[in-house]
Amino acid sequence: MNISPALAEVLGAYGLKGEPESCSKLDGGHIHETYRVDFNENGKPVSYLVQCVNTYVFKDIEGLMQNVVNVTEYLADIIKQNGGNPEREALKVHYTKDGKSYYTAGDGRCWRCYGYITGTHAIQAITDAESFKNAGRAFGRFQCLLADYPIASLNETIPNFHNTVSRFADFKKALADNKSGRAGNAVKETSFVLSREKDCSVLVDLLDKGELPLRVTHNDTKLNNILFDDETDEGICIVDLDTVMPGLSLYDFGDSIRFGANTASEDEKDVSKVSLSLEYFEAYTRGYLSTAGKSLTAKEIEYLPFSAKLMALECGMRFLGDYFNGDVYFHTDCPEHNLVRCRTQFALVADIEMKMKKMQDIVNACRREFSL
Ligand code: GN1
Ligand code: MG
Repeated sequence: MNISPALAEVLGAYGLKGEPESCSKLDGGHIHETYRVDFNENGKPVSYLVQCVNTYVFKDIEGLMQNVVNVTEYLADIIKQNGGNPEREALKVHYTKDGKSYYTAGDGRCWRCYGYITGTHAIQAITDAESFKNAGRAFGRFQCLLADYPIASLNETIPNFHNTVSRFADFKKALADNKSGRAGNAVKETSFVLSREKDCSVLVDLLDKGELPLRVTHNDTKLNNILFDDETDEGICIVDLDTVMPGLSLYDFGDSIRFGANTASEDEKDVSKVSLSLEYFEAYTRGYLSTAGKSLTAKEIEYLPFSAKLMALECGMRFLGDYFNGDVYFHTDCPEHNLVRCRTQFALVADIEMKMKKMQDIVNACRREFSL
């Protein structure tokens, strides 16, 4: 098996000796560089997930890995107490030969290593409502598992990550700086954002007024951050814990809908294919409320539909801001990639705005169904 010298150096640092049987790059994330590496350890197949951490995005790797270690250990304990299987339901951090949770390579890049949970799969797009309901159950359960996690002990790995007021300010700065010189290519998209400034402060204001509770949240609840059991299709393990931070439950709900209930992918060039699937919205809402509903306040439930719109708007703003900044944050495959991506998000926002009443009806029906 031919692996790059860089990866070989990392495997060596983790004491993973000998030739791996196979190694593949895993696509799907926009931030890190991820590999699955399979070994045969004394006749037993053992797989690892080896990841080069994007330290442009996560500037404090120590703080990041401290969170990841603490959260994964906490989850494993609770899952064990609840009679679950921590080996399959929680990520496990592996340590270098020097006992560190990450390895800084000779070229300065930082790597980490998790156990690869076999017998599971990730999904990049929803094709049936039942899977999305399972996704909702999984993220709802995850939120409940972390309900008593000591919130103050978490490092803020990306400050103001979902603070849409500061995201809006970042967007305006990117527009004004226009480092890439491409702002003129996105006049319509820019005014789409600027005309929605008021939306950006809605949840932040409710939080400031104490009308929404601060919780430990995942903050990156994309569908492909769930591992589904190959046999049962249940979402059994939540991954990508880099942004577990204090936040709003609505950020997690809204981001899941933004990604999974979109009838097109984030990269779709034909925006006429973009819409909010009410069927998928209903499925996720039902799944999520079935596991997390009892722990939510009435205000949190009330704002579920709005959160989907806000998270799509935020994500679009971030893609467009990165386009203005010269594609420094998100991995891109072509020069227009971030522009294409922001258009799908804005088309979704526009569609959600038209479907808001129907989404509210769905939430109210679920609320009655679960007596919330
Ligand atoms: C990034 O790493 P990934 O692909 O799961 C981003 C999210 C965005 C998402 C858009 C740390 O998530 O915030 O919503 O891309 N993660 C970070 O697809 O910025
Ligand atoms: Mg991810």
